[in-house]
Amino acid sequence: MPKHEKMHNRVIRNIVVLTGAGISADSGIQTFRGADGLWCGHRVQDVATPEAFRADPHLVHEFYNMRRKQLLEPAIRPNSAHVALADLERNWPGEYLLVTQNIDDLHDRAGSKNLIHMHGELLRIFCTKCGQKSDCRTDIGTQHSCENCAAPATLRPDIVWFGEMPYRMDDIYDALSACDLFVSIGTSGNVYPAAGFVSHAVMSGAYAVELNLEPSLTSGAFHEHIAGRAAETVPAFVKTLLER
Ligand code: BV8
Repeated sequence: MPKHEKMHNRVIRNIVVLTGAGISADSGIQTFRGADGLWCGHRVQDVATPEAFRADPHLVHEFYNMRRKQLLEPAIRPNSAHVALADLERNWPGEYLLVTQNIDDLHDRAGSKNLIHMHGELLRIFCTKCGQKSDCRTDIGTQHSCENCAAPATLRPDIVWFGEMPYRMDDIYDALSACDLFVSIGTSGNVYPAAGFVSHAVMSGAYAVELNLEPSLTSGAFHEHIAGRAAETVPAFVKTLLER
């Protein structure tokens, strides 16, 4: 943990926030490395890969169809942490960027605008033949054809799998290089390149705060750690920021 300086000593203009599965846990969406770390009996790393999709497209489609169905259940709604971040964006006088590893749409529904889904979105698909992207709120499978090029069995979730390049990395690194405050919420620090963002931000001079249920694998890189459930810690943290 870098030397114990405090945030109130810092001038903060530009903020970058990174979120992971932990921010959606209070909305009822299971995290990846929770108690069992399994998704319907599958380890994410085993099904969230291009190789798994090539080997068994039906299994991978079913894996995401199940998660899409769950996300669209009426009980699954943004929680107070998602809402607090949207409030922060609306009321912050400086630059603000929210980068999420999550593929759910809870930040979007809470009102976040300057938002990058670096691992893609569960409610989007694309055609592997013509590249056409579209919204998707129903099951998809190899029986469906592309509405744009009519190719059969070419649709896949618009999700970044392991071994694939996350989206808008240049924009993210530009923002990390210019930020004064880097806030990480609800991520275990297992997955790269997201887990390396804190080091990039701190090396660029930012103050780094981690809000997580427990210390992550990258906790040592942060100036400050606020333990607890995001639904409680994030609204309180946003309140202190907006009172500065
Ligand atoms: C790439 C979409 C290169 C899929 C996801 C060896 C060493 C280092 C790296 C690697 C390596 N081998 C391979 C790699 C690279 C690999 C990687 O990092 N692997 C890991 C597993 C070791 N990374 C990649 O492959 C990435 N791509 O590197 O490309 C490249 C270069 C050139 C050209 C082409 C390619 C792509 C990674 C993206 C994978 N896709 N998601 C899907 O969702 O199905 S990752 C997946 O994990 C999700 O996005 C998830 O968000 C993400 C990270 O997990 P977390 O969000 O942190 O969730 P987790 O459950 O782990 O933690 C939750 C935390 O919340 C916990 O700490 C918990 O305590 C806390 N919590 C729980 N409840 C609460 C809470 N906190 C607050 N409140 C609560 N209520």
